[in-house]
Amino acid sequence: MLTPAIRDEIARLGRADIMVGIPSFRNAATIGFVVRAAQAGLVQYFPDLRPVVVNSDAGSPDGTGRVVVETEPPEYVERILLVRPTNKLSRVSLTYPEVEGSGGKGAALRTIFEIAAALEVQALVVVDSDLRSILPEWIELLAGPILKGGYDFVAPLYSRHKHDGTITNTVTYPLTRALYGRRIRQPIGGDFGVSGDLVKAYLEAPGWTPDVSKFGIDIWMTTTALAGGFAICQTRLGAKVHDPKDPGADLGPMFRQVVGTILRLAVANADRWREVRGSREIPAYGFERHADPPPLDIDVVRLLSEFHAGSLTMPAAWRTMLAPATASDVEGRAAEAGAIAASILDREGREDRAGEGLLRGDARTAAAAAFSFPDELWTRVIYDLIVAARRDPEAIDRNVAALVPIYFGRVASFVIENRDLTTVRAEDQVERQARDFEHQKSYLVRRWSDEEPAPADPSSAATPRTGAEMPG
Ligand SMILES: Nc1nc2c(ncn2[C@@H]2O[C@H](COP(=O)(O)OP(=O)(O)OP(=O)(O)O)[C@@H](O)[C@H]2O)c(=O)[nH]1
Ligand SMILES: [Mg+2]
Repeated sequence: MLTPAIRDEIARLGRADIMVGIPSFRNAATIGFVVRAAQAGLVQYFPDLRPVVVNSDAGSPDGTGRVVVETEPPEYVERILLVRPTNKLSRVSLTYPEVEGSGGKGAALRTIFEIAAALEVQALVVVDSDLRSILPEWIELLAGPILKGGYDFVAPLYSRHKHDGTITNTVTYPLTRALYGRRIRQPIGGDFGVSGDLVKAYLEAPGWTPDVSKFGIDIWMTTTALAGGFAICQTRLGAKVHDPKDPGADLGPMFRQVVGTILRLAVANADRWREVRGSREIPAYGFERHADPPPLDIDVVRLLSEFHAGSLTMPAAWRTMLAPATASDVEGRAAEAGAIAASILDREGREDRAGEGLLRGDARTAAAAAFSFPDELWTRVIYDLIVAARRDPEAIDRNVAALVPIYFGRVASFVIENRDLTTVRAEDQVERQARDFEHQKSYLVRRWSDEEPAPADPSSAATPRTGAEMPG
């Protein structure tokens, strides 16, 4: 699985106690800062351990790997911290091989796991290469719970802007919480601590799909740790500042990979979640942080238009993957979204001709205030998708693609509802959605049981219950 170059590198490194792994793809502009923070953190907080920093790169043409090995020399750490590193600071950059023909962040991490296992590290810290807000202390915050507290998996806790982390807020947080009963606020945060034992378990775990080789990796890691009964905690990192993304413009493929993975995992782990009701907190490590993350602008009109367009191009898929009552509710909301978006664009067109320019950002959001996509409906959409994923695993990719415009509708509603709220207050809406996932779990369990044993002929599947009978 490993390339000869990577095997040589492992032989050269020998053993290490603590490793920082950094996946990258065209991050030359930002990765140097991340590497320097990692090195300073390793020296400052773990002076007695043998450290290594490994960058697993996609073969970026922008020189990302060169930046990693050429960023400030080790004396730099000595100069800024006024301590002499006890152990040599090894820093390497490698091009990772694809996993069964698929490359991406997950394939990069697979190579990082292989190296960590070969070096027999006690703790592996994984951080993203586009981070602006990483500090040396993050290394302690992510590895400390493993080395001092005996934890196996450390998930990040950050303050993120209310518009950042939309896949987390709408799907991975509420669904992971409702299924497995643990409140991991950032299950796909991208910055993690993993014990040596869990690294080995990852290398042996089943269910490594092409999506896991891409952005499915984060939810796969979190869910595999949960389902395997590993000791999990969270750690307070402060603000996550990284290359920003607008969900309508940038996040489509990532959404499909993350949600495809979470659905496959939900089907595979049904025995782990069927009996779980409610949820409990998991411990948080580190001193409290109050940080103001930078704002992120979201174009609501674009989201509403895409939601509406989805209802025109994929009504058949929606009707196959959703229970009938859910599908008709969603289609009704999509029609509203289309009407509201059209009236805003129409008004902007008129004002533009009158020389007053287009509405932007907040003004567009305010103009769309009549639109809403309620929590209860979104919960049922996701639960219907889990049932559909079990009924027809072959259709998961198609279903998740058809879910993207519905997700845009839900995100638009969320942005509209939160438009006058601070990031702290917007958190209440995320919690409300998460509670609804718990509340309606009986809907999922009932639909899941109704379909048992899975019928050979899909047309004879039990009729799904209608929304009117549902709680909440
Ligand atoms: N090796 C490799 N790394 C990738 C690839 N795509 C993304 N990454 C890395 O994965 C990390 C996260 O990617 P981003 O594009 O920043 O994704 P994000 O939206 O910030 O994801 P979150 O921070 O988890 O919300 C970064 O370190 C990227 O460099 C890829 O194709 N190959
Ligand atoms: Mg990022």
